[in-house]
Amino acid sequence: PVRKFPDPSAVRDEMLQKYPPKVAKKRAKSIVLNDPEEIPQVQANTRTIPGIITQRGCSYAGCKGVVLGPTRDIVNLVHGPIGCSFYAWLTRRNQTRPDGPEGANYMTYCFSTDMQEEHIVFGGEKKLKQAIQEAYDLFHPKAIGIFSTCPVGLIGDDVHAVAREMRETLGDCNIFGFSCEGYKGVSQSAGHHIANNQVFKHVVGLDDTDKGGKFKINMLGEYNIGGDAFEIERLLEKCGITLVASFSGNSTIGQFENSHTADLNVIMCHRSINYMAEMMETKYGIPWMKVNFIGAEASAKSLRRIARYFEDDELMARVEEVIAEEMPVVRSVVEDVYPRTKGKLAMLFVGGSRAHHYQELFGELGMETLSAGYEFGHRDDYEGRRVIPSIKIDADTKNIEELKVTADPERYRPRKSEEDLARLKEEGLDIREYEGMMPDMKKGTLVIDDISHYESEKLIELYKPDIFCAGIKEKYVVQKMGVPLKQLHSYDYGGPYAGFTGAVNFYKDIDRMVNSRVWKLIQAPWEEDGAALELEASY
Ligand code: CFN
Ligand code: HCA
Repeated sequence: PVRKFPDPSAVRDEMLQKYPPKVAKKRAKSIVLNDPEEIPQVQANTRTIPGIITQRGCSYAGCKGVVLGPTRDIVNLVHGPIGCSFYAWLTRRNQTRPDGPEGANYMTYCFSTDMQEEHIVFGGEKKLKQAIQEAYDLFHPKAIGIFSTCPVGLIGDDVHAVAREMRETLGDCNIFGFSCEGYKGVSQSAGHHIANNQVFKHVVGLDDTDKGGKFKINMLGEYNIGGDAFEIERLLEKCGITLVASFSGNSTIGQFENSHTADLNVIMCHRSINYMAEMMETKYGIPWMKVNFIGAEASAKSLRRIARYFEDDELMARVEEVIAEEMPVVRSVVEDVYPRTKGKLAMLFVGGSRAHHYQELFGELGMETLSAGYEFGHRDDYEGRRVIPSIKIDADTKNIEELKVTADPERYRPRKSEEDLARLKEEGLDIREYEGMMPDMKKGTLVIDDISHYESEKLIELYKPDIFCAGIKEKYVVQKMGVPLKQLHSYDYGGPYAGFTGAVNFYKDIDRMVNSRVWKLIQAPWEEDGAALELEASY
């Protein structure tokens, strides 16, 4: 039977109707009916209206947790009360190779200055110095990053001055601070920016050693959630592409220091790391392009794009061989699963890139995305435009330390000239081809930025999707309504979902979730006559 959908504009009206007029007016700008031909403007990256509960986190989460979190051998020291440290400790499923050759791994440790009231009153810099000394004495790390929590900014501790002083005192340890107080900016997004700036300023470019490799790339915006980076690394290696550095899944400080020796930056999650890519292009002449390893077709396309960029026949042939080797298993699983997943409905509300990327995988299963949105994406992520970031001060994020980056004539070696890039574009490879959520979604789908819990509940009530994708805070609320929730942040306990192997894992997990009869046993508050009873009768 063909399912009837409610009229999206009526759904939008109903969602807005509950709000006081001023709030409704503001929210209306963030809830838009998509049209891929004529992309409507969507309000994004603005302050969440006080009183509304949304999914967002803070700047500290974006800096400490997201960008620096997956680094193995940097001691990531939180300057703040213990709660901020504990709640940020190992909650993201960024994986490491436990027995890898990369040396020290501090990821499982929780480093904190454990600020007390006396530090709030009299200042915490002394305590911070002691903590750095203690971490140094215990571990002798190559680097220590200091992350400021809200009180640090409020009391005015100067983490950068402390970092400088301790760097000089200790001599052989790179120490740098991040002014990523939770209140900076409107979401995690500001924290990404701060992280990018400081890593670029204090780490990138310190090691000029040419470590060899014919096709050298950095993978930007891949954080190895559920082992995704391992799968991508496997594919790159199979193709003969050398990965110089990964920002920052399973990464080391040594990789970051050497990353400017790569020929090309490929970006998975543009939202969190575009600043780094732009700065590396300006200073070192390394071009960047977007790739997407979420989805089998997308993975194949991305490998081809990389090979095409290098204009090497052997590499292009090897990539085709790899794709041909990887695809059969993907096809056989799709063939099995497709009849059970085709036509099912998905909704995705996640972060700043996955709500878009994962639509590929659902598409491969014949599933439709009815509604989607980011927590903290910017308009360019929605609309599919390139915006040269930073280097001006954003109205919402005034406090962010801005970095002026200029081309370095000593080291500047444009990896490809503008003419070569223009020629490649003519030949079909536009490395600036820029994707966004809205051009890829159907007309009439609802795009909702920074969705509130109320709006999520309304969507579920009115559309009854077969699967809802979000995070841990939403998971059990949604499942109590009888709708399975797939966490696209942590993959629940699954993954990897990237690349070809990942696609297969995803197809199987989604098949199990959308076809499990257990959901019918749960009655949402608005369901009067029991779906539960129907199921019982079918036993
Ligand atoms: S791994 Fe990334 S892919 S970095 Fe970003 S925007 Fe978060 S932690 Mo959660 S899962 Fe999510 Fe993205 Fe980029 Fe992760 S969609 S919200 S800040 N994100
Ligand atoms: C963060 C991290 C997070 C949270 C996930 C969730 C992650 O935003 O601070 O809400 O389930 O991926 O771990 O996005």
